[in-house]
Amino acid sequence: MAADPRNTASPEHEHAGHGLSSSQLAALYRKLRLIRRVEEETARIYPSDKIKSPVHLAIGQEASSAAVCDVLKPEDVASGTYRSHAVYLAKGGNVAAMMAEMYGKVTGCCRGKGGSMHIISPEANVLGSSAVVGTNIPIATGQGLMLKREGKGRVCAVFFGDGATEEGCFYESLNFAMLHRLPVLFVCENNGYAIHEPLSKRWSSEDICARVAAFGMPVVQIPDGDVFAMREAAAQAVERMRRGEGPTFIECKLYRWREHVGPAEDFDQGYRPRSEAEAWMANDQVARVGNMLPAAERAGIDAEVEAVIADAVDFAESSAFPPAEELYANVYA
Ligand SMILES: Cc1ncc(C[n+]2csc(CCOP(=O)(O)OP(=O)(O)O)c2C)c(N)n1
Repeated sequence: MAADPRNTASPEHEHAGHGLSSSQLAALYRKLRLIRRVEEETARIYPSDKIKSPVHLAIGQEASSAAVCDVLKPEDVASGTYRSHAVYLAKGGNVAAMMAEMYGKVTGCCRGKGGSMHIISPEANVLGSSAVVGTNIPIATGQGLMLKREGKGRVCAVFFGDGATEEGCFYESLNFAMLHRLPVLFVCENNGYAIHEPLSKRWSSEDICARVAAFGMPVVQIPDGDVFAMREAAAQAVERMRRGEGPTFIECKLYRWREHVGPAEDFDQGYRPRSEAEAWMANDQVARVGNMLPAAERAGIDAEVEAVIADAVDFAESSAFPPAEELYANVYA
């Protein structure tokens, strides 16, 4: 079961900025808002069948990727799963190329062949994403080894769900990263469910951090979705990694507002009650950070985000599908 969120979104209780400058706060909000609105637009367009790939939306879960990518430099690397629009966007991936990819168009970031689950941005150092649960974790760990050998202080953040911590390669990666003090930030986005199965029915102990701590790795749990707590934990971990002190594991408890795959809500399916979601919706970090900005500044960011999305949708709609002769190009078994 997901944890009870403890924050409220009421701005009067906020310590202004949580140590962030006003421009840092605005940048964080822009990331959160962009992710939320791109995914809401994706959900809106999806029933038209213009989007040709299945979509796993992170609506409600934006805080972890926004917070962690906020403390990464452009040259640092991020790696995600099939639910990675948020990671791609937070790391600076091109919005139009992502939208075109979902439309299956040749201008997409995988020339229309990957779809939502396989977005990548070499330009923004988004390592790529995979539909096979857990597979991005050893790949990101290998990237960490490369970054350590490179010796330039770059780091890699890898995002995955609580379900991915059930894969053997997760534990092998933790051990290897800790043994070799690799600059890998392991970010578990624990939304309490693997498809429809709650954590409580999958593990005798729900304490993921305790399992990871057995590898001697520093662990941090963010129990309530607090974007500022995540940002601070990530900032400290990244500093340690740049000093060569090795990996950190952060467990971010979050909540997926929409169905596992697809654009709709699924509270009628019986595996989780709407009341559970409502507590998290009242704890919405996008609204929380937005409420901390002056109204005019917030409106300006919102308008800018809408313009970026409108351009991305136009780009996707007006782009061509890949030519048929490309069907077997760049396809590997
Ligand atoms: C190796 C593998 N096993 C099973 C699946 C089927 N599957 C797809 S998503 C998923 C649940 C993963 O849950 P979690 O890692 O918590 O991520 P979330 O979807 O909650 O973001 C499963 C079991 C798969 N894609 N790959």
